[in-house]
Amino acid sequence: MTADRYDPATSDIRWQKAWDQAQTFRADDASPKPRSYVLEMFPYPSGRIHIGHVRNYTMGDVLARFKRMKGFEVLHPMGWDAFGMPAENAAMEKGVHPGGWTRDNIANMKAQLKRLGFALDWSRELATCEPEYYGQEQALFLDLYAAGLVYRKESAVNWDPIDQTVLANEQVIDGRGWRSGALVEKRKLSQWFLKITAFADDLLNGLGALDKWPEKVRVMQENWIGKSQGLQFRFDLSNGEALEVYTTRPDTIFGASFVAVAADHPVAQGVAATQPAAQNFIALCRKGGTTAAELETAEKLGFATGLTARHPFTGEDLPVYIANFVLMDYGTGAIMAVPGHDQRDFDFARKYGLPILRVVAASADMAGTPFGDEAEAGDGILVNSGFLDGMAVAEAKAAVIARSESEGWGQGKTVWRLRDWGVSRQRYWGTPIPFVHCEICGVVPVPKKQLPVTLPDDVDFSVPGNPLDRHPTWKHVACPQCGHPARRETDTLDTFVDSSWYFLRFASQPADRPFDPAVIAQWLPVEQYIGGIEHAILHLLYARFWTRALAHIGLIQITEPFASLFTQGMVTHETYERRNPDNGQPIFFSPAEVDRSGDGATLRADGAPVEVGRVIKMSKSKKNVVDPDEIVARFGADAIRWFMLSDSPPERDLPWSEAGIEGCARFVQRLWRLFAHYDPAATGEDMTIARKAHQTVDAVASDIGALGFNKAVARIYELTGAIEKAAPSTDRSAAIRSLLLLVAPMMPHLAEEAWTRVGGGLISDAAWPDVDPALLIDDEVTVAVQVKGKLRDTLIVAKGTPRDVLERLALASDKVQRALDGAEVKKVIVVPDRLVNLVA
Ligand code: ANZ
Ligand code: ZN
Repeated sequence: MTADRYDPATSDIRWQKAWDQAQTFRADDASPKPRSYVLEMFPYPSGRIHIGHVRNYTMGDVLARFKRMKGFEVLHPMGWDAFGMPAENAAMEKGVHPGGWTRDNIANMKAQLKRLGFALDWSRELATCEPEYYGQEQALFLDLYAAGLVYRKESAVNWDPIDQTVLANEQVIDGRGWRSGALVEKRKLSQWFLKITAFADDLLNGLGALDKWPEKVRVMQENWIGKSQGLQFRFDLSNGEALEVYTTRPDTIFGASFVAVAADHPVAQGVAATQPAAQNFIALCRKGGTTAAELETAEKLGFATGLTARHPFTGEDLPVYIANFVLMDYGTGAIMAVPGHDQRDFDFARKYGLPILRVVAASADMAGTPFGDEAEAGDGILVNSGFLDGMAVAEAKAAVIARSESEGWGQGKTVWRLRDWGVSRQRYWGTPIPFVHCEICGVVPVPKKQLPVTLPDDVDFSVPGNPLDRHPTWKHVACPQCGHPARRETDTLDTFVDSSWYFLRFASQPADRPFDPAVIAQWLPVEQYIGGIEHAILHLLYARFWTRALAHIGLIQITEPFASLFTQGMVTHETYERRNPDNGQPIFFSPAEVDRSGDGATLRADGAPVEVGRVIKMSKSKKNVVDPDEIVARFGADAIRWFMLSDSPPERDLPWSEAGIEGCARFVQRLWRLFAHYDPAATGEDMTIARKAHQTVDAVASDIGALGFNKAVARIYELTGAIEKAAPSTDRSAAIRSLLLLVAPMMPHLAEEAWTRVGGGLISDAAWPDVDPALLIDDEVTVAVQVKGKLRDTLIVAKGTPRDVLERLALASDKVQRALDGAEVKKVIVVPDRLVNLVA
C-alpha cells in the first residue's frame, strides 16, 4: 500500500476476479451456520442496467455482505425475468429473434452487475425463458390444475378485426390496435384462470402478520382484495321478473332513485330482444374498456329500458336503465343507484335528469341541505329514510339487512373485489401452457414426463397474430390420452406467473423437479426482500398466492414468502429542455450535454441557455439519466455504491448530482490515505478513539440491520474525521482496522485492497468487529435538531462532536427529512453540543 492514490479501475477488476475464483459468495446448502436469504427483485433484461437497479442492488448487497460478516450463511442470488412483450416488439421492429435478443441483453447486464462488485451467487443464476425454468413451472401448473386451482372460462379479450388477432392491453392505444389502427372489439375466448379467490380470506388475514412490511403496501393489498360486507336483495320488475342487486350501502336504500344493469345482464339481453335501440347501446358498451379503472373514468351512459322496479319499502316504481358503468362480473351485475351518495350514480343522474335525494346528513337538522357538485359518500346520520331516521350509518346498514332477511327479500353478503387471475396470453415469448385439446377427450394435461413443452425456435413475426398459433407444425400433436390427432394449447402464461415462484427456484434447483422441499425449508422465507413500490400489488400478491397454493398442495411448508419487505425510493435528476419553435413540443437534453457550471444551464453544443425543469425520476424519455457504466468508468464501483447509500434515507428519492459523486470519489481516496497509516506492529490504544470506534461499529450494525444506510454512512464519516484528527502520536491502528471492516460491505474493492496489509485472506470472509460493551458508554450530550426553528428530532452524540458531523447526522434523520419534505436547506446553524438549526 505504497501508492498515494487508490486506483479503482485496476483494483475493482482484481477483486471481482478474486471473488469469482474463490467462489466467495456461493451459498452452501449444507452449511451448519444460521441462514439469511437476501433478495432483490430480479430485473427484466431490457438491455442495460439503469441507476434504479444500482440503488436497489447496492442496498441488498450491503445487507448480504454484512450478514456474511455476522456469521450467516447468506443466499443472495440473481436472475432474469426474461419473458414478455419487449422481446417480441424487438423481433417485430428489428427482425431479431426474441430469444437471441433476450440472451444478448442478459449477457450485457450480467457484465454490468459484475462490474459493480455485487456479492451474488452466480451459480444459481436463472432465466425464466429457459426450458430448465419454465418446464418446472409447467409441472407446478399441472399440480395446481390437479388440485382444482386452475380452470378455463370464457372471458373478454381485445380483438383486432384487421390483424385478426388478440391484443394485449398495452397494444390497445386510444381504443385502436397499435399496428392496424383498427377500432378494437371485445371478443369472448376460453381462457385459463388461477383460482386466487379461493385464498382471498387467507391473503387478507395474512397481511396482519406481515409486521415487517410497509404499512402502505399492506393497505394497497387490502384494498385490492377488497372485502366488503353488504346486502343482496330483490326488486320486483314491472315485467313480472325479479332483479337481484348488490349494495355495500343498504343504509341508503331510501335514496335509491333508479336501478341499473350491466350491458351483458340477462335483463338487458331481454330488452334488446324486442328493442333494436337497446341492441345498439349494448354494442356501444362492448366497444369500451372493461376494467374497473376504465369504467370509472369513462363518460356515464345509459339506456332507459321502459321497465320499472318496485322499491321494497316505499313501493315506488324506479326506472330501470342499462348503464355502461355497471360491471357484469361484480356483485350481481345490477345495482340500486343512490345518486346523493355515490359519485357514479350522481354523474349519471345529473346527465339524465334523475332525482338526487339526501338520506345521510351531518346531523338530523341538515336533512334539507342541497348537494354541491359531488356525491357525499361520507358518514353521518340517516335522514328522509322512514324507520331509519336518526340512526348512524353502521346501525342503519344492520337494520336494513335484518329487515330484508326477516321479510325474505334480501340477505347479508360478503363480496370481494379480487377476481380470479386470468393467465392466458396469446403471445409467443412466454411459458407454453401444458395442455392439449382433443376432440374426443377434451382438454388433456400434458403428462409430466413429456415436459418441458418447449417453444419452437422457427417463428415468423412478419405477420400479425400469435406465432405459436400459425406455426405450421408446432401445435399439431397426438392426444396424450387417446393418441388421435389433437391441437396443442397455443396460449402462454402471463409473465407474472414466472415471478411468482422464482425465489423458491433460487433456493433449490434440481434438474428433475421444481425444487427440493427440504432445501426450501432451510432457506425460506426470504429474510429481506427489496424492490420498487410499483410491485406493491400484483407481483407481491401473486407471489403470496403461489406460496399459499403450493403449501395447500403440500409442496412447501411456509405460507408467506417474504418475511420483511422494503420498497426503495427512486433516483431523480433535474431535466433540461427547450421548446420546439414549430410545434411547442419539449426537446430534452441529457445531463452530459448540458453545462451547469455557471448560474444557469447552457447547451455545450451551442452555448445557448436551456431551461432547467423539475427534479424527477430518471427516465429515458426525459433524458435526465446518467449511465451507470460511465460513472463506474470514471469513479469506480465503490464511489457509485457509496453515493447510492449516502444522501437520502433509502425509502426516499435520491437526487443524483455530479458534485455528490465527486464527493464520494474523494472520500474513497481519503479512506485510502487513512488505511495507509495502519501499522500492524502498533500496540496500545488511544481510549478516546477506541471508544468512538466501538460505538460506531455498534451503531452501524444496527443501522444496516434496519436498512438505515444513510445513517451508517453519516457515522462512518464521523469516525473517519475523528481518526484523522487524533494526534499523530496516538495509536489509531485498532480504530482504522474497525473502520476498514465497517466500510467493507459498502466499498468492498477498496476494503479488499487495504485488507491485504491488515489481515489474511479476503475481507469479504472476515468477521464483523466485536464490540466491547464497556466502551459504549461515554460522555454523551443531547443535541436538539430544529427545522425552521421547530424542534424535530434530538441526537445523542459524543461530547465535542464536530460541526460538520452534527450537520450530517441532522440531515440523515428521518424526522428532519419529513419536516423538510423536499425543501432545499439554505443555511445550517450549529451550536456544538447543543443545537442544529436547519433553515429551509
Ligand atoms: C348503493 C350505494 C349507495 C352504493 C352508495 C354505493 C354508495 P365496492 O365498495 O367497490 O364493493 N356496485 C355493485 N355492483 C356493481 C357492479 N356490478 N358494477 C358497478 N357498480 C356496482 O362497491 C360496491 C358498490 O358499487 C355497491 O354499493 C353498488 O353501489 C356498486 F351511497 O349500492 B352501492
Ligand atoms: Zn384424446
